[in-house]
Amino acid sequence: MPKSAVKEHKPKSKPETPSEKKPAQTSIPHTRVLLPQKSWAGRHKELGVTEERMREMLYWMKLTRAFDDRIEQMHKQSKIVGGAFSSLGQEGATVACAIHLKKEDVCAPMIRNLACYLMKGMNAKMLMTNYCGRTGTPTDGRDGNVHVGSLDYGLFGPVSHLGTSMAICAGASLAFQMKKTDQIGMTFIGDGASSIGDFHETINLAAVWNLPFVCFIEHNGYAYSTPTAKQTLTANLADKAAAYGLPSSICDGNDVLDTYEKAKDAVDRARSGGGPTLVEIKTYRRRGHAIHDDQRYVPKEEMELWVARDPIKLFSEYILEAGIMSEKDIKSLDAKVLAEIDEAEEYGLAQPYPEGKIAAERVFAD
Ligand SMILES: Cc1ncc(C[n+]2csc(CCOP(=O)(O)OP(=O)(O)O)c2C)c(N)n1
Ligand SMILES: [Mg+2]
Repeated sequence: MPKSAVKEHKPKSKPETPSEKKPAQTSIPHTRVLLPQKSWAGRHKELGVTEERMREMLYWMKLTRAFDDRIEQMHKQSKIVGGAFSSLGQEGATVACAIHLKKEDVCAPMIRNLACYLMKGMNAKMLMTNYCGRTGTPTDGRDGNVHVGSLDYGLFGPVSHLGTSMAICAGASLAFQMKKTDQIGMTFIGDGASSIGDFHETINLAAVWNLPFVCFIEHNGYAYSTPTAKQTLTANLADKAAAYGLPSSICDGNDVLDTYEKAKDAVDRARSGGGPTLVEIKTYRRRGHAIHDDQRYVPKEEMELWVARDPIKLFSEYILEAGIMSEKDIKSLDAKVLAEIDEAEEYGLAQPYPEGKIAAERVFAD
């Protein structure tokens, strides 16, 4: 049996009842793989997800969104300058992947994986300080957004040259393999970047060397203003795995539990010596490439569809229906998250700017 197993996306869902509405079709072809909006209460139990873990995931999603909202506001107030990137609509998927990471693992997030930073311990205060371009962060004011990383947290900062972070993360996975630890490398790459040479070279070698490595392709419909269909004819980006003989899967990135399940399979495989997996996350980029991009090229009805499938909204509804949290619990979680972001903003803006003389230090090597 060849190792390659690109499976059709057959969610282990209960049969759809007539009352469950199918999502409408839009120009983004992957709309058709999405799961029904309604999930049956009890699904988390089938997947072995504890109620505590469900609450934890909701907290990270809400913290990510609140951080993003605040950054947008602060940009309008000129409290931060330069670029700002948003994870809006993709928080659920990132949280459902990163929840499987251990402290010792490494992660190479991209600009829409803010949750990875928070979950790996680079807290809201430090990230806010970095966004404010102040000292006291791993970049010490050299960066003004999320191009920040630190091995103290097992985080590689996103390299602007698309595909490069992925290769670095595979290199760390090779080190883990050589040291015979059970650590893994996890990386994220966009639909656009999955057409870059580094992506192909990295998954090829990761497969040949059977590395403890997981690569998530976030298929969010656009790379800058280019819809996916205008830069690749591969409808399911997971199919790219077949060319290199590694297993792959597809998940509905707006369905937290579906992503959780596929991510867990991939992480378990990597950790137990089974080698790398390519997981395609079907989702949608709800903001422009960066804060300057007003998305005038996006059809209104397409956006409306994905707003209705907001991952936090769907997950919160599930949590309420399953009795994991009450409305009151969710309100107090919102208040807690807001207080954390208020504190982070205040802290970040109070930190000093770097002195000019450090500008050339640590740029290449000391
Ligand atoms: C090698 C390379 N080519 C082009 C760019 C310019 N660029 C930066 S982000 C981006 C779009 C990325 O789109 P995608 O990979 O789909 O990620 P998304 O922004 O949707 O998360 C492009 C073309 C780059 N940084 N590196
Ligand atoms: Mg994209």
